[in-house]
Amino acid sequence: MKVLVVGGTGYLGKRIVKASLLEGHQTYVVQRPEIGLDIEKLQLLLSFKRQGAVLVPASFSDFQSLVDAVKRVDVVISAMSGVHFRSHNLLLQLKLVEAIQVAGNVKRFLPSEYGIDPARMRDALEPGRETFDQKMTIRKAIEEANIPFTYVSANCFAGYFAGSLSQMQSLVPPTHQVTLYGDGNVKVVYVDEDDIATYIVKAATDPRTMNKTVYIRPPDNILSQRELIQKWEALSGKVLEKNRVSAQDFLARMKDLDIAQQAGVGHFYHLFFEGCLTNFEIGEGEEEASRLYPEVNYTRMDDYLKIFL
Ligand code: NDP
Ligand code: GFR
Repeated sequence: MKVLVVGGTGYLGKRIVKASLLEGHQTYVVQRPEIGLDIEKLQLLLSFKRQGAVLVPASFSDFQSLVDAVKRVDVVISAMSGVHFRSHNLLLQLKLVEAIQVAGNVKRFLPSEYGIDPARMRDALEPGRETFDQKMTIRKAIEEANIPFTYVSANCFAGYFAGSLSQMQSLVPPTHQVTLYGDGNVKVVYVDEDDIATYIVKAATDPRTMNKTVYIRPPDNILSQRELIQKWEALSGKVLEKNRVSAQDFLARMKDLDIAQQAGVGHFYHLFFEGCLTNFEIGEGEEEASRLYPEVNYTRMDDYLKIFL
């Protein structure tokens, strides 16, 4: 298939480009003029070109360039930024939706989500709820334009959540003590970002996922924080001192933090106290990626954590 990646030099986007090339798709990557002197982005785009990708000049401030870009492909996958809080990058996708509607040829569009399913977060805490509301705004535009879609809920990126044993404000394991959220027994789902990209590309071109939500919930990676810590202790041979924080004390921290960090606290609360990733069954009209694509030998967290030794 002809696949266009928007946001292709981003943290997840570059992995999606790689996965699309590996799957043998004719892969197109948006090259934004705004990247200017960002040499890392330019070099990354040129490396994609060396691997057979086609670079497509397009800018969110030039609507026709977006129409021309999507006219060239069958599938559009967006990996637009969503972590930099209050950046409103996600809403830029409204122009992309309009361009896809005007072009009229796109067979599938994947908006940039790849986290907690925003449709299940109507009662999310402020200010973190903004992330989910923006993603729902994009969904509304897609469905009003009758654009065929697939929504992917990728659960927790291992890079942000597993490396740090789910400690906030860190990406690496603690050396002496670890904070448990409550009793540490709430189940979350940790997924290696390279696997997420593989599942996204497979789902984007699969008739079975047309107009459906695909959850990435590989069985061996459904783990509590305690189970993740146990894996790390077995690997490192060191036992960490465990301190518990109650939901009340955890949320009380918000008052001392800036708005971006408050959003993070809210997200962590929903994940590790409410268990929002695993407190529902995947039902009718919904799919689970590791079931759809058993050929993917997804990375288990025992292996993922070895790099931190
Ligand atoms: P990045 O911050 O890496 O940004 C991705 C791309 O967004 C950039 O490379 C850029 O595209 C594009 N972009 C950023 N700002 C602008 C702008 N002003 N105008 C046009 N394009 C812009 O994104 P991530 O990879 O961190 O996030 C991608 C998705 O994954 C988001 O939806 C996010 O919510 C989700 N996510 C989920 C996590 C989880 O644990 N579940 C963790 C982290 C992210 P270009 O390549 O063209 O420069
Ligand atoms: C797990 O799903 C999501 C994760 C989501 O649906 C939306 C956003 C995210 C964010 C997380 C929380 O905001 O992506 C990565 C992570 C960002 C973050 C990590 C924020 C504050 C932190 O202290 C942090 O520590 C690792």
